Amino acid sequence: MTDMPRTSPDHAAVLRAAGLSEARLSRGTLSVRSPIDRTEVARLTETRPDEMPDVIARATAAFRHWRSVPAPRRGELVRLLGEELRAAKQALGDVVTLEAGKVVSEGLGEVQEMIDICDFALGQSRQLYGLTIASERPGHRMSETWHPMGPCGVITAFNFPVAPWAWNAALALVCGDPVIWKPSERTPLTALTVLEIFKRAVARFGEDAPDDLLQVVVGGAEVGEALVTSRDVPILSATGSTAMGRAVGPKVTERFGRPILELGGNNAMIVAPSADLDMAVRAIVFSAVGTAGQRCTSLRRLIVHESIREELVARLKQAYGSLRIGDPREKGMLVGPLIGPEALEAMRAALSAAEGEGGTVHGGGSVTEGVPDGVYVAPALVEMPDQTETVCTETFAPILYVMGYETLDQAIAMHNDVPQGLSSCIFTLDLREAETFLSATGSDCGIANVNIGPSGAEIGGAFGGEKDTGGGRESGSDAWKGYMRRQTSTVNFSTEMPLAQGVTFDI
Ligand code: UN1
Repeated sequence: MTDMPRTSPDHAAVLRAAGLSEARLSRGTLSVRSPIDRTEVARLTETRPDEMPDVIARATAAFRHWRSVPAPRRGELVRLLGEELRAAKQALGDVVTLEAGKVVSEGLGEVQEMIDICDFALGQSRQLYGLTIASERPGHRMSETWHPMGPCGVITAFNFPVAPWAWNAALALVCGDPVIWKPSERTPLTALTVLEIFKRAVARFGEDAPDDLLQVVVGGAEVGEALVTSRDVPILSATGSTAMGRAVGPKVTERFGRPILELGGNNAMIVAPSADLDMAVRAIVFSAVGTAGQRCTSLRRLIVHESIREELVARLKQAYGSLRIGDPREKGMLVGPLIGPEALEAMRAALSAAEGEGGTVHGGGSVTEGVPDGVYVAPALVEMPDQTETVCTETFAPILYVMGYETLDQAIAMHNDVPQGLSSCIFTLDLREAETFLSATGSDCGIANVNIGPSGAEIGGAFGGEKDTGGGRESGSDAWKGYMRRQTSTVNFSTEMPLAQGVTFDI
């Protein structure tokens, strides 16, 4: 038994309101700090790697039962989860703010994203449609059916500690798959809060929910590794850095598991001469500095037509100058803390590298006045002579690189000339430009927008991207297919045995 963590009464109250018991929070060795003031808010017991086989076996046992519960009934559990999330919205949003440092509205927005995907998944539970396929043989019928797949491992990142879990879990559950969740070591408390909320939904659902439909494992890479390498975890969804995905993806595919990877982004906006600059400025500032630049969809590159570059940069500098940076719990705050000192190190290293490559840095300094003891930083705007190596690298901090262009072809080439391919956008009132950007010769990203920024996607679309972003798709559209196995069936209701392709084999 270790001492109680030395947290503030405010933090303790948030955790109490979330239903997390003090005993649970003080028993272990994993130190959880709030980025708001760097105080330790919990010491959690970690899952030991040698416990993982049992965790996976429990999920497998749950699967054996859950796969036979009719999908619309499985949807009912997700409906109840949505109801419980609505009731707990404030309490869970507060834990997101406490643990990830998001401003209040963004913490609540993340919970809303969970609620939205529960609604979506409920409808989906009645629409797990297969196909009927015309057979080439007389008296034959072909069809395609989608079946539950097995336990789904979900590894999530600190910056969106709960919504990406929900994108995966809500779909996995209606598709008949139990979930094993490994949250980031930095944000396990949000996961434990969600587990409590989930248990309330299960209690209301009744007896046909097996135990262990959702398990949360707390710990580091070794715990994740057990999920990544187990043949009994057929689906492994992971959100995080490209480096993480490069390590995880091949291990999953080596055992012929199915990885769903949502990795780094290096998202850009092209600002064309016809752009509505008032709208562009608002979109740029939200997507570049919101969540302190720590979204995978954050705007990191601005590719602006030379004719409006000077004006746009001046307006951005002005907007950056009036940003409210500080305690994310305060009303009207726009930029909260970075997750920790290592994020500031990475930001400083990127800014000095960009300067070395000919960039001019505006902002980017530490903010120490009027803020708690966390890592608070002024977002940086960096004018670059061209798209250098540093610009091509994702730094998880509020840095926006600005580059000029002359022709749309040049802008699109520059846009696509980075390793990542998550989100993108163009601001233009010119239909030809907008449609070109969305066409096969335009943006190469999984998400491409016109006259809105790259971040803040709705759950109804498929979320994810190409190239170093990993290729996975989660959330809306037909992402549910990633959580089921497809079976093609041919039924012969004739009295003959014809072979396909006209092959004869008379015995
Ligand atoms: C992430 O940063 O990992 O589109 C997810 C957005 C949010 C999700 C971001 N809906 O910005």
